[in-house]
Formats: sequence, structure tokens, C-alpha cells
Amino acid sequence: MERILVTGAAGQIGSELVPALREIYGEGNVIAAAHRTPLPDDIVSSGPNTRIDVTSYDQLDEVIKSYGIDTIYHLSSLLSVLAERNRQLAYQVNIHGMHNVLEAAMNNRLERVVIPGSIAAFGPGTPMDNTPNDTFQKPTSLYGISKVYAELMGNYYFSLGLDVRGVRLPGIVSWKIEPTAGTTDYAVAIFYGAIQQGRYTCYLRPDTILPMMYMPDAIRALVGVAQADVGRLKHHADFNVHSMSFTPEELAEAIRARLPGFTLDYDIDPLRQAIADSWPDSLDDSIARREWGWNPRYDLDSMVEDMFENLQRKLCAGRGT
Ligand code: VAH
Repeated sequence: MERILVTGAAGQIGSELVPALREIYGEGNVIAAAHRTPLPDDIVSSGPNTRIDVTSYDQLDEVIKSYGIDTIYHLSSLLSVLAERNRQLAYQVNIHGMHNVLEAAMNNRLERVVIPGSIAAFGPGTPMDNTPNDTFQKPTSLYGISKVYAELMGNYYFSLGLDVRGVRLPGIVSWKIEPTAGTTDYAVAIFYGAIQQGRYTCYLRPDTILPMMYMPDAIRALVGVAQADVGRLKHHADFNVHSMSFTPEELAEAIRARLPGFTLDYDIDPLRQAIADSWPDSLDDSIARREWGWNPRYDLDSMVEDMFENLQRKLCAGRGT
């Protein structure tokens, strides 16, 4: 993996994956690509970047050829809530765009394609606790259906000779870019509310338990599966990865340990509650641990600690104080 293209590089994960990959492979070898969303300044200033619309096979093919790409981390996607509100665009980006990436990678004989799967690939009827890696998948959101498509197509292209890898990520907590189009975004927005107003109004019920992961571990999962020895892998585009699960109340408790006066109240959003209720409570990630050594480092308390430290610094810098 010497020449890497990251699509969706302006997004919550992409904006942190690019610097991490540039650290490993050299700044000039990681091309950051976004469609309309502006790329963060640090990504623009630290290496090559380009504009790309993944719904255009020709644009993908042209970027692969002109930059001599051998690996793609394909992160472009509409998240769960936006996908429900814009089904056409979600189909174009999440399904047609995924097909374009796999096809362009196959036709240009790329070394590897890495895709972020999701817990959203599971739905009602699946064991919710410690969801097995290989089990019943009947997601009830368009986003979840597009993620099942992605992993099935990833495994199909692997059978044709293209090395595709993927991990089913949970909700991601991070401080660099605030996500706004997902169901798990409350777990990021709550920190902004805590630091800026000492309070937050949550759109999910207090007891809604969801698998979550701190961004550094999500990066470890994507890079870890990409660097794994293919000879050890029996799975390819569909690895469960897990680090922690919590409810809004449990997260609030961990925040109150640092900010005693923090208050949390609720104004339930029926759409996001229904999506969250369809997702697992926790995942069995023993296969990822066995096949490529997956091993997360953060738990709830260490994540809260690190979030406060970095977000307070970011928000103070933003105020110029
Ligand atoms: C979402 N953050 O809420 C994303 C993620 C599993 C959740 O895919 O849509």
C-alpha cells in the first residue's frame, strides 16, 4: 500500500484517517478526496487532495490513474438519518458509489479496498446482545441496507480477486469534526453542550444502549484490518469490531464525574429512536480478534477524559481565548 486514496476525507472519520495514514505512509502518498464539503485546513496543507464525486465511475477512474492509486479507503456515505431523508442521494452515493469504487478498483487492479461497514447492517430479529459476526441480517434503514450491500459486494469482489477488507463500526465519538447526519451523533454533541452550556437535550431515550467507539480505536480498526495478513483472514469485508456500549444516562454520569453540575434532559426524535432501537446493543468481535489481532484501547472513562481535554482546547482556540 503505497499510494492511498481516501474518499469522504472531509467527514468525521475521513478527517482523522487521512492524517493517521499520512503519518504511516508519508504525506505525499495519501490523497484526500471530498465531493462538495470543504476539506479541513490541516488536510489541505499537509498533502495532496482532490475533488471527487463517487457516483461518477469516470471521475474515480481518472483519479486512480492520474495519482497512481493502489489502495482506496472508501468512506463516502450518507449516514443513517440523512439517508432516510434523501433516499435518492443515499442510493446514488451509498450503493451506486460503492459499486463504482469496487468496479474501478477491479479494473485498475488495485491492491486493496477498505470499506467502513456498520452495526447498522444488523436489524430486528438478530441477537441484540453480543451480536455474532455471522448471523441473520435484516436491517430496516436504507443506510443499513446499503451497508449489507457493501459488505456482500466486498466479499463478492474478493472472490473475483480484489482484496477488499471491511469492519462493522459502531457509533464513533470524536472531537475534530462534529457529525450531524447520524443516529449516534448525540454522543458527540453532548460534549459540546456540556462544555459550552453545562447541559444537553438528548433525542434518544435515557436507556437506549448502543455500541460506541472512540475515534483513535476506529482508526486502529480500519488500518489494522487493512494491514492484516490476507493468509490469516477467513472473513473479508464483514468483521464485527467492538469496544464499549453505553446509554445516554451512562454517558451523562461519566461526564458528571468531570463536570458535576452537568444536566441532561430529553426530547425524543421518533426517527432516530426507531433507527437506534433496530441496532444491536453490543457485538461479538472474537473473529476480528482472532483473525487479525483487533484490540481496542479506550473505555468510557478514558474516552471522556480525552474528549474533554481536546474539545476544551479546540473550543477555546475557536474563541481565540
Ligand atoms: C450513524 N454515526 O449514526 C453513524 C453510524 C452506527 C452509526 O453509522 O448513522
